Amino acid sequence: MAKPTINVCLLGSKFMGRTHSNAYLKVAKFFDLPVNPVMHTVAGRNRAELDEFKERWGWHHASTDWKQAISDPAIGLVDVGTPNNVHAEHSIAALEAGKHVACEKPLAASLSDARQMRDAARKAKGKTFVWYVYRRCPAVALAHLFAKEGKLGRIYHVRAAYLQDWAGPDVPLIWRFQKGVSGSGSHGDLGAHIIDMARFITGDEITEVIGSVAETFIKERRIVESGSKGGIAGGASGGGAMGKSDVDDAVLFLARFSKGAIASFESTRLATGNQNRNEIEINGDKGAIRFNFEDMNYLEFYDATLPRRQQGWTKIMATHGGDHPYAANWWPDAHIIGYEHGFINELADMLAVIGGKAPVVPLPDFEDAYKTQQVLEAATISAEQRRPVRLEEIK
Ligand code: SOE
Repeated sequence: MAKPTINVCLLGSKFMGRTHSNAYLKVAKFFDLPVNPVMHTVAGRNRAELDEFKERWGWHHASTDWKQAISDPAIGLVDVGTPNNVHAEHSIAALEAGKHVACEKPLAASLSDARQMRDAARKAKGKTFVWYVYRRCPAVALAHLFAKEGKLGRIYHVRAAYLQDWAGPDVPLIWRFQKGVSGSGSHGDLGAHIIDMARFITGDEITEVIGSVAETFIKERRIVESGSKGGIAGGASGGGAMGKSDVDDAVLFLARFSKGAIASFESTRLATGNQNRNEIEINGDKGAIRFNFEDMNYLEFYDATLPRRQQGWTKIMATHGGDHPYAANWWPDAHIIGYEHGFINELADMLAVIGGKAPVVPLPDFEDAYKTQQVLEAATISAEQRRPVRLEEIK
């Protein structure tokens, strides 16, 4: 009997358009799903680029009219892979058209947009998802399970940093440096990931941002003459005129969790020598975990319940099919996976939920992702007003 399918409309054909298209192509090859995706339509702005993208990735249709594309009765899932300032417009229109919606992170460029998305999701019949892809690294999912099983015990510390170094003065004023499009700089782009990851692994919520500092080291950049071809800044080139970068290049903040843990978060695009170092360490009274995306197949675990003479960091290769999340869908032990597999794992979970099944580990919907957006906002206010900000202030 033919398996149920769902027609997908993807909005956006740049970096996340590529990671998501790859996931649609591969997911049914590696996962047994209750419903298979059909790459129905990709919508964007530039017809020539869109036609090339459609052919390269195997989308059936291409449209420069996103509103018409998402309202097609044949579409079941709308995937929002566009810049942050249009996440709300695109997602809310799709929810109102009765579709399921998968939106890239962060939920939105602003708290008010995010709130509108959360409220629209509360009223909608479609399910919502947010592509916080690092939850789908098997090692991060394993850390979540370890914490849930009590292997860390009472958590004292969360120490999270997302360090990149691509944004030097030669990078032109792409959308990621324009507050009107991105909403913030490294904070919403990278800080959102580590806030989500810390909440996901600990299962706890942040109640206060104790202090925060934001810095724009490079205050002016060359205005873009030709746009990026789908990468962080891939291929964008600037002309002679300079424009103001009105977002942070780096944000650091201290926070407190509801169960008492204290935390530090650092996001930056100028940590020279760290290309995509998304890392977290969590210390509890029974144990600790350490993860670094640049070594993404490993989870380091410290078991403090062992006799002291035996204690030490264990480097777990999270690729064993029998025990490690998602690993059974990929390759034999230590035949490692990469960045793109997180998107395929996450899409498999989204399709499982659409098909009435459970995800391997919890998926963030708009309600959950709004909590991360509130923390982003609290840290922004704390930096601007140089004061502690309690999350209860952020409605
Ligand atoms: C750029 O900083 C970026 O592409 C982020 O936007 C992604 O969310 C992250 O996964 C990799 O780096």
